[in-house]
Amino acid sequence: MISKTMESALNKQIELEAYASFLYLSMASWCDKEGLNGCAAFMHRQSDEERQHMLKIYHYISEVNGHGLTPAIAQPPHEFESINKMFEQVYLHEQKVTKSIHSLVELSNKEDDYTTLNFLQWYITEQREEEALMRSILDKIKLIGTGPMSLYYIDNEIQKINKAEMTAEEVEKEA
Ligand code: OFO
Repeated sequence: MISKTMESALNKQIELEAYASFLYLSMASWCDKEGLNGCAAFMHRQSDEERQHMLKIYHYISEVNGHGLTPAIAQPPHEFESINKMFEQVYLHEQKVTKSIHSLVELSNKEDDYTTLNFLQWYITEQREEEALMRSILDKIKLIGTGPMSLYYIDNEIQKINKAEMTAEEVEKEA
């Protein structure tokens, strides 16, 4: 059984993960429109991942006898200034999610809720990995620069990263 305070904090996290899923879906659609197919595939996969993060919390809340609430999701932006700016926005959003996970950890400690503390460990690792991934993408974009073929090279690189992420997910599933 979790406290009402913890239940409501976890429901807030559901909202954040749901928004991330919608934001990344909107980014995938924008990338498609711009002809950046590698980036679109990457963002679609990220969007699906965020939905999984959200569902994981629903299941957890049920398991500990609480009630997971389906949130109203704010409309995400549809247009992005550039691919660089778009990934900067992803990185910022991931940092926001990390902060929120850390606040949940703080609350679990305060409430001596070791079950939730244990549940949150997976998210701590996930956020570290996501932030590192987004930083590496931003570094790559910077390295490629803004030359005439830059969008083509960026898209190819993101395509490669996406394939590597898909392989890693498969390996994780089989483990
Ligand atoms: Fe679920 O927010 Fe990052 O990965």
